[in-house]
Amino acid sequence: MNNTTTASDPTDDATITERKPIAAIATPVGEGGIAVIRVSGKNAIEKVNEAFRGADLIEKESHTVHFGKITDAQGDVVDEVLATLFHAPRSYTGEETVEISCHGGVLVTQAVLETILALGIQPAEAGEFTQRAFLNGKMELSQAEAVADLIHAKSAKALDSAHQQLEGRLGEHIREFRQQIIDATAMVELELDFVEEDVEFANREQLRELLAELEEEIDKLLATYETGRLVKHGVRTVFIGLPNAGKSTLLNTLVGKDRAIVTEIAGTTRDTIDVDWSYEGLRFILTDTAGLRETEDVVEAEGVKRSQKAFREADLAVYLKDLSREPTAAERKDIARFQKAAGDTPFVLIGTKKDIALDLEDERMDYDLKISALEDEKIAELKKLMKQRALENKHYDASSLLVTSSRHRDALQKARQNVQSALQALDQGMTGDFLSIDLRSALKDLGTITGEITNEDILDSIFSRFCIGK
Ligand SMILES: Nc1nc2c(ncn2[C@@H]2O[C@H](COP(=O)(O)OP(=O)(O)OP(=O)(O)O)[C@@H](O)[C@H]2O)c(=O)[nH]1
Ligand SMILES: [Mg+2]
Repeated sequence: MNNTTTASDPTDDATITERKPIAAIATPVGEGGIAVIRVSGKNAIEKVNEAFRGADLIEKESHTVHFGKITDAQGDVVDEVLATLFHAPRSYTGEETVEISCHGGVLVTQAVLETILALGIQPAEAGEFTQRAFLNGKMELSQAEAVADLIHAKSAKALDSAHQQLEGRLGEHIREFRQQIIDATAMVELELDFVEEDVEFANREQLRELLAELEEEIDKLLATYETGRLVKHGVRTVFIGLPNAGKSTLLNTLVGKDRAIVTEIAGTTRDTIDVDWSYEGLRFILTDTAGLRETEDVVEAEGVKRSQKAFREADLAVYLKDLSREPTAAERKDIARFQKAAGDTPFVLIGTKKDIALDLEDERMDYDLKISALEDEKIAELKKLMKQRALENKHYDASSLLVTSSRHRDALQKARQNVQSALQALDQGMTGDFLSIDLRSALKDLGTITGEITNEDILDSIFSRFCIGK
């Protein structure tokens, strides 16, 4: 267990370790009003002060801002800046930190960074500031991961969910679970100490109740993962149907842009096109596809293959049927086939071109909605329907906590398995030492979520998702 790092209690400031100072540009590359260079680590203020002409930064208090000039080794001015000081432990990383706000040009920002690095400060790796914040107990691991989610969030709901995690709500749940297991383990292990006397400290019925309750709670949290995944990554929505059904037109109407080529020629779309679209805070990735038909054309045939692949990977399938043409027997069969193939994936059947629809009542076609993209008819209803169907049977309530990370899901699944196996051991009347092994494993699984138990590999893979400077 050499590579096991134990993080401290997030509220405990006494365990700050100041590592070698690192620096990076914390703002995006490009031209802007200002850019910020963050410097964090042991003696960061003293180091920056060497290149700072203005107030003596060493003398200044924490959380104060000072105007001055960054000068290079020759004493030439590189830029006029503002330096914001944070003394340990009252900073993002918990370490002594200086944030240098300079002018926002690409070259000038780079020049200021180079000057700082020339003082013997190391360039920061991706996510290294947040990693230090975690290692210093400023946040738990699930909160650190939420910082990355926050930065990458592409819809209001994803942002919400990242905020909740950042507030530590997932961590709170996990700590409650762990406490329950710790209590159970303590009961069981106390019994082990007195094995000769043959006493049962752990009331087995009570223990069973506790574990069953725990299993249920873990299940509830696990059930939110599907929704969490949709919220975080978006609902992959595929438009399928015969050539000329109006798939590309609908996509353009929804996103309000001419993203896909539309012509009256059947077989216009050759390749799948993905477009990001957000509705009421929920992100959708809309996929326009090549119309489905048997074709000799090699390019079109490849397109049809891709349409089918997009269908298989979708979270929501929207089949479009042109109402201005009578459905053929083959088409009816096709629709039924797709509906069946969709399985658990929500499937909607939409009639298109309602404005020029044939006047025919066809009982056999069970449309969810009839629309006209050209006349903007029932488009608002379609949007609502898409959201509703995408989230049906999903635990979705704006305020509820969602598990969005596959790493967290895996850990929860493992913990559930161990709790189940403890329950089995109980049923089989196994002795406390067997129970204790399962309970301790479950404890360890849960600990990897908050970072109470972790190892270098997990940390590296988590923090490599961050940008440099965060
Ligand atoms: N009247 C009317 N015409 C429409 C409507 N939607 C699409 N069209 C027309 O139908 C034709 C085909 O539309 P597309 O959006 O290219 O159809 P598609 O399903 O993408 O076709 P492929 O790419 O060939 O598979 C175009 O001439 C559109 O202008 C509608 O709501 N009403
Ligand atoms: Mg098209």
